[in-house]
Amino acid sequence: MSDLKRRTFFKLGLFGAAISLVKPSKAVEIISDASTKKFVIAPKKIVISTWNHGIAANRAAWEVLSSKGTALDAVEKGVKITESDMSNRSVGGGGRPDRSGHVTLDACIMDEKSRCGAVAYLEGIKHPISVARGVMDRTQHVMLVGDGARDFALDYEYEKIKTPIKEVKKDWKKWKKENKELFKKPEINHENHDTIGMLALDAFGNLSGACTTSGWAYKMPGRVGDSPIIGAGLFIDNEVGAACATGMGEAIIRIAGSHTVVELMRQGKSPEEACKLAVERIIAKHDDLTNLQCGFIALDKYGNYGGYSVYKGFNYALKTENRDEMVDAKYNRSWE
Ligand code: SD4
Repeated sequence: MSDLKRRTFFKLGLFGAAISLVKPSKAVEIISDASTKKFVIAPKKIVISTWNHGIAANRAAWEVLSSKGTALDAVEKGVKITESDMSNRSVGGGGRPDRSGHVTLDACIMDEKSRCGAVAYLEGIKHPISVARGVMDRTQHVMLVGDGARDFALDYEYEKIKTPIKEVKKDWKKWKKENKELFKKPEINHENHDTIGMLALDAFGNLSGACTTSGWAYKMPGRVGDSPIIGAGLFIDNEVGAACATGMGEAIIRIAGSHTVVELMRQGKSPEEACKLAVERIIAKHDDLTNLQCGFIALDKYGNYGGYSVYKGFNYALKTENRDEMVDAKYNRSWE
């Protein structure tokens, strides 16, 4: 796609017949690549990300995309906005701690070449997503966890942060007092689910994604969810599409959620259908769906997007050239 600058634009109506191999999307443009003389879909820059905090994050990502930056840089910059927001209780340094009072952060990032990096159970570092990118760019590994991740971050001088922040510590103490029984049990606490997962398609036709969270509030010490796990919380295949997840990580990991969504798109499903089928697979694997909210968003390589969740209430932020808004995801449990 490096010859995009020399491309000629045509309207789909005129050249539809010439592109029987491509999947139609709303208002696609077909371009004639000057070097190969082949017709290809003109990339439509787009960013989607989970929940309301996605609006601000998308705008930061868009700045990168609209100045001819890469999707990889865009998703990192985008989710850093959410990580920096100290009023956010489920992402970054303002996040809630585990039961023992430690804020442990999980993040991962993946690009169009299937390069990926992840950190889990990382404490006291402001931008876990940048450390995840550091693991990808600076090491031969994909994932570093706990003290190893922290030592790596400190060696490379990623910015530190003191956690939990004061308000969060106060809330945790109160929670501990009120939940003496739960505190001892290996049960999931259902108080928050607001991870940011972001997917972007850049002007070069490349996809990347990022996912970052403090995980479930008051989780068991040592618990890691889906968000930093490539294939569960996030997956990119540049030939097909991208997906990321939010909600109960245990259920998402059980079906390798984001990878499943991408594979369903490979089989020809639309992004929304693929998310729906993954959600249905989760539902089929669980007898008890109480509090089991999970949602996926997906973006294909043509810029088509969609989302779907178990229960009502999941939404995602959409940013394109003309749109900057929240979209309510469709959901399965319409009768509950
Ligand atoms: C986790 N999936 O740690 C995360 C939590 C989450 O939206 O997504 N909340 O299981």
